[in-house]
Amino acid sequence: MTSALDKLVERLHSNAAVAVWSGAGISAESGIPTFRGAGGLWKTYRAEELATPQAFARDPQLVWQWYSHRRAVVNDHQPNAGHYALAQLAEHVAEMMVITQCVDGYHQAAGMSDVIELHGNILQNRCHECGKITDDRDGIYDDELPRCNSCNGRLRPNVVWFGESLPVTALEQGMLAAAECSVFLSIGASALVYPAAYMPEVALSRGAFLAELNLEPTALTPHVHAFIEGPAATRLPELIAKLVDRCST
Ligand code: BJW
Ligand code: ZN
Repeated sequence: MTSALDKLVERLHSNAAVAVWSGAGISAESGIPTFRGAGGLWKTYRAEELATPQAFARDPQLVWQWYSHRRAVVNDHQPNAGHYALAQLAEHVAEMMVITQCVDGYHQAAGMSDVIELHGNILQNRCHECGKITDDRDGIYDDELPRCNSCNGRLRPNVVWFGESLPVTALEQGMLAAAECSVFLSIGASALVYPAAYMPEVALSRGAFLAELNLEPTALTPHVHAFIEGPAATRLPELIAKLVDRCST
């Protein structure tokens, strides 16, 4: 019987247009906690107290302490073999776009250039007043809160909180990539958070081959053509090895 991985490899021919849609699970083996499930951030922290605009208005210091800690965790870890395998995959197909819900920047750090960040980037700040976005990888704000160097407005982490709109361009580009791809690959995403979770639905409705790689089944699994079970940092390098093997025979 053909395995799910083999079915996906068959679809990844040289003229495939691939959309990779990644969630927190892609970075789990780098040491970055996921949000849901065992060990997930929402088991220990309440999203309403930390990841909403209301939380920031109520207690910006608490919110900044949490994001400062998470920024430091991202700085202390690196992309894993799964991120690097995806960067390699881009070289074997006609087009590839990574649409990520992750905020850690690890896809880019692993060498991917076409990356759409749906939920922002934790290593950046955004001005609450003028909207200016600045890189601030090392900014840790446990006591004094940061201010914008253009307008002196309050700075916040450049991430998307519950109840907030996603960056318009990222959302449009993500939807377009989902609508136009021939293969849509979901990796390490629970597929519970919208509007990001519309993307696999769009791809499916436009006739794409839908594959999912996850430790366990998700809300998306009943709709996919191939479910690849297991950890991303192991299964993605396996995928590349099979692709390279096929190309050389
Ligand atoms: C592995 C693995 C390994 C582990 N290998 N796999 C329509 C229907 C219902 C609700 C809504 C809707 N539209 C909007 C909503 C409300 C809300 C929403 O979706 N709520 C649902 C939770 C019910 N959405 C919003 O509020 C969004 N905004 C919006 O809609 O604006 C319009 C609007 C404006 C004004 C008023 C009303 C509406 C914004 C959503 C923002 C999400 N933000 C966060 C935090 C980002 C910043 C930060 O980092 O702090 O984004 S929440 C969190 O969830 C984060 C993630 O990107 C996102 C998705 O999580 P993800 O990545 O899937 O991670 P997990 O942990 O859920 O799953 C990990 C998976 O990996 C699991 O499946 C594991 O099994 C797997 N795994 N290890 C492979 N080694
Ligand atoms: Zn400003």
